[in-house]
Amino acid sequence: RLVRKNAWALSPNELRSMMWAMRLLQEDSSPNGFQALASFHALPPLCPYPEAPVRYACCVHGMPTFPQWHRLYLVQFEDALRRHSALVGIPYWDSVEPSGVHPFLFTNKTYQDPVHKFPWNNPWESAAITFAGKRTARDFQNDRLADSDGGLGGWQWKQFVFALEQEDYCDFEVQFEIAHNAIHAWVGGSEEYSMGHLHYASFDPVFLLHHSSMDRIYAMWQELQRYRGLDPNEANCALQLVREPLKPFSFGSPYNLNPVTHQYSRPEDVFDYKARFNYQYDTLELLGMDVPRLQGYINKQKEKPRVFAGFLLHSLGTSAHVTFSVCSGEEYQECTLAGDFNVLGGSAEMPWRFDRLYRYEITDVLKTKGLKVDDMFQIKVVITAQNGTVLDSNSLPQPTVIFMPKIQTC
Ligand code: CUO
Repeated sequence: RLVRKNAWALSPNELRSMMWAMRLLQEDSSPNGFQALASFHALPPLCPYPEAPVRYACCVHGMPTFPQWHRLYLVQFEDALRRHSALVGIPYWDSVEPSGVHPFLFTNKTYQDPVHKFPWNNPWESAAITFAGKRTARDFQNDRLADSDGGLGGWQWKQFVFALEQEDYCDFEVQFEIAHNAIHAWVGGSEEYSMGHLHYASFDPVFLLHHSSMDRIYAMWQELQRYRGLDPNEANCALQLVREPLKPFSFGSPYNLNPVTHQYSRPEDVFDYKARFNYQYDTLELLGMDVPRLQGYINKQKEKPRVFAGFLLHSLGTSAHVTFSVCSGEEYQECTLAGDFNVLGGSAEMPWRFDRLYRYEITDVLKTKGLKVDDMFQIKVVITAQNGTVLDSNSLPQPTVIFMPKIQTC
């Protein structure tokens, strides 16, 4: 079985093979080459949805089949890299691990191949966006990625652990997807041709390392479900959707030349990744916690009463940063910043609307303000598009407040 390793853990030989494979893939202008595969995700748009002639970006966001679409997509790229002699699976960038330094694989400008006299440009550091006549750019939000709270206090840890806590597949999916959006925003920042924009994200090779990491968290959730005695391959909340083949994997030639992703383009065929796609991760641990320890940690969280702000999210036609404050006092003028999250989007995205709330914990903010859940307070939202335009805060429904009583776990 092919192993997907932490990007820090590649041997020199494995690293060299990834460098060559990505370089050759970018030089490959066939329907299996980098530009063609990058366009599967967004632009130029391939998907007639709901019907021609309007074409949308094929990537599935804001829907329960987001994890399966992106799992297939990684397999598509992984197989293409292997055809160009990659020795390992797509490494993952474990962004949850707080670190001021990002893996050499995708940040170094150059790569010195041991058998070459001169270094060459690192093909994982940027790539052409041929249809737009541009190159990818980055604007790392290093303070967010390094997460000054660090470790168990960090934004990503809290978000992903709450996603992993969910036992209903669709609850997991909403939390997981919105948490994943943040890393797009923190890599792309204000750059348009970047990870932060739906149309161009997949052209930056770091997309693959990020999504390998996200697929690993999905795999971790599946392991947790198994550990809880639940079916890791079940999505009862989306029975209809998991039977519908995902585009463009279902298209066949000339778009999809990969017989495996073509054969298994139905989301329900994608759950069992080891059997279908023959890869695995080196470890399924988050901040060093394996599945039983993660469940222990999750149980501790459940034993506290918690309060959440709930957001009913839908497409905005752009990427956006949402911040929100808890406001109390006279005319609700005493506001305290309570949290933030990101939406990933673009004008070519398929319209989407979650059927359930994205929840963000505000227990500590209420405590700091001396508020109880049934006291009078408001949640005020500011929505800023990726290009800096402040959108009408009514672009999203007014958040609701959710109280979750403590649950006795054993
Ligand atoms: Cu489609 Cu990360 O989700 O890009």
